[in-house]
Amino acid sequence: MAKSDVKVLGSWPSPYSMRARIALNIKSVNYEYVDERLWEGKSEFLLKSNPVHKKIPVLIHGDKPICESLIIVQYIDETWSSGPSILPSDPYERAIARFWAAYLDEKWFPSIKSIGIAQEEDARKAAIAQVEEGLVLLEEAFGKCGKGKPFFGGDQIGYLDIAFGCFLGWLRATEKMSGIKLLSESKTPALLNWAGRFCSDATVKDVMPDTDKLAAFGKMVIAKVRGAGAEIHG
Ligand SMILES: N[C@@H](CCC(=O)N[C@@H](CS)C(=O)NCC(=O)O)C(=O)O
Repeated sequence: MAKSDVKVLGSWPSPYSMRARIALNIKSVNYEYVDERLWEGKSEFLLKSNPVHKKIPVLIHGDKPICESLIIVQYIDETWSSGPSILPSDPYERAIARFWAAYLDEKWFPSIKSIGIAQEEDARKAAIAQVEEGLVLLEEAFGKCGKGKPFFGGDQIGYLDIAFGCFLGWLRATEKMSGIKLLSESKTPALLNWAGRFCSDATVKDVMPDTDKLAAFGKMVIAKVRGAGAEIHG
């Protein structure tokens, strides 16, 4: 397939955009990356490609748009099935990976965002506690899913690695902005090592945003959100 037949419509600070890009890298699919500057407004291309949610990422395969990052990862896995598998082959393991991916999107990452947005110290502390509790659960899940191997997916990066790992940039930026340690040798040693392996993997390192750049962007977004009382559009 020619390069222009696969496009990812994303945005550099977006953890969700990374999911599509890592999955394509795992499958060695060439693609064109189109960066949206969401904070300056949405392009016609985005509004046409994702008229329901109007969000990135969107994968464009030929003339077909596919929306929602986890659905995109599954589509890539099924479409380029001759490459390394991303979802576990066992139905129970697949269900568990999907369970944790939903937990990350619905509960855990919103708490990370709350650390930055919280105006009151009590709210900030509560958000930090929620993130830390989640990390302890994920440390346990890593033991069960990875079974002693380097990644949640085993010997190679899989679905849950992508679902969780895409948030590591924002986790590190939050640590930097708030002066706290969320991943630590004492509480989450396995996840700390996993994070290092994930970020230096060949399929990830070129799409993982720089922590300082994210932190600077985060400060700008938080100031805007606090001012407007609105939601973060990362
Ligand atoms: N559930 C979506 C979340 C995507 C998302 O929140 N994208 C943000 C950027 S990180 C976005 O496009 N925001 C624009 C908006 O909310 O209007 C997914 O997994 O793809």
